[in-house]
Amino acid sequence: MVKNHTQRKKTALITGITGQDGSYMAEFLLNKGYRVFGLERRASQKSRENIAHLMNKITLVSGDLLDEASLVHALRQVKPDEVYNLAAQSFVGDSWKQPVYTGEVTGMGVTRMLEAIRQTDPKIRFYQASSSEMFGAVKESPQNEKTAFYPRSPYGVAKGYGHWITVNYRESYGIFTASGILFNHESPRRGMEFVTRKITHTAAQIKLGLARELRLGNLDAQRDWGFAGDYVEAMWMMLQQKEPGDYVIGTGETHSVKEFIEAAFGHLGLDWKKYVKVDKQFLRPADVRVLLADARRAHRKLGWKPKVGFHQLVAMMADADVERLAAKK
Ligand code: NDP
Ligand code: GDR
Repeated sequence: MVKNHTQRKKTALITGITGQDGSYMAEFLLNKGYRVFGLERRASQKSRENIAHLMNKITLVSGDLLDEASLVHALRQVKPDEVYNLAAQSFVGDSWKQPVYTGEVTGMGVTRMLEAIRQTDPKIRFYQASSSEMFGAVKESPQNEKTAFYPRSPYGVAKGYGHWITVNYRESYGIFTASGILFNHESPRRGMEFVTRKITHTAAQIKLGLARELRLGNLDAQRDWGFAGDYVEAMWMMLQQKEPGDYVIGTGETHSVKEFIEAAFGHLGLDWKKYVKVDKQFLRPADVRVLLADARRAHRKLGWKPKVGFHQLVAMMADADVERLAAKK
């Protein structure tokens, strides 16, 4: 069990707890003996599928990154030692359709949380979910903590703001803030709109006779894909250091969307060429061509390394989708 200087259990507040990373983070912290609280925004329909199995172990508090008063209220109620800011409008594709909203939630939302921390308890340690999308049209390859940013989407621009305001509150007020520059990470809990899950879910549907084709955009884009369960450990490690800092987290391997398709369909015994069609509606106004992490600083300073490899990840996601769909049949 984790103790702090007062010998009590540590308390964490996770924003974005209903999302992919939030649910893995909650599991991870519960295993470490934390009291876990999650910020949940108001919605007529709750999206609790990812945390359904944790509902009797965590406490949800109401709040929204758009509403600073709600964040102050949540911090006063929870009194956390650590805040993991995982909430965001996280879908790059939609950020062109909702650029101002994305800026408000994904960018300004970080300032709202940092201000709330500064006003309520500046001793709270803060983790910001930054993104490899900030590297965008990459200035060098692979990308490390010193690589210049060149974001290619309103989402990437908003994350750049979130990253720098996190650095700024550290330097301005001495708050312990860490920015994790995470490359793409996936899992069976990944949202359906992201390319990996769209591929494994549709491949599983095709396998079970529930779909006939898969329509995608840019098949040549390359990403450094890891497993979300591995990456939440890195987030936690960043907040346990003596000194705050920023870290790149990724596998150091890059694969194209086409390779992901081949692996997923191949795993299910399907020939992808019979089913996959390129559809212009999924092409982006500006895309990020290739991302590749240089996570040596995290290896050295945190002792972090990913455990799940590319093919294991693809198989895990495809198998989970087949299992879920078969159970509903
Ligand atoms: P998800 O899209 O799965 O989860 C996003 C979460 O944010 C959901 O819980 C959502 O709640 C919540 N949320 C959205 N808007 C608000 C708001 N206004 N106020 C409060 N909560 C809100 O994202 P991931 O789990 O994949 O990613 C976690 C974080 O890491 C995000 O910030 C993302 O941008 C970032 N990131 C992700 C990477 C990845 O590959 N997964 C890589 C790098 C960074 P609801 O359920 O109500 O919609
Ligand atoms: P990304 O993930 O934009 O990298 O952001 P996404 O899975 O959406 O796209 C990856 C690449 O696949 C191409 N692509 C498609 N993408 C989607 N969603 N749908 C399609 O049909 C499709 N066809 C091709 C895209 O053009 C792109 O090149 C994710 C999010 O989790 C962010 O929140 C996070 O910050 C980054 O990863 C790192």
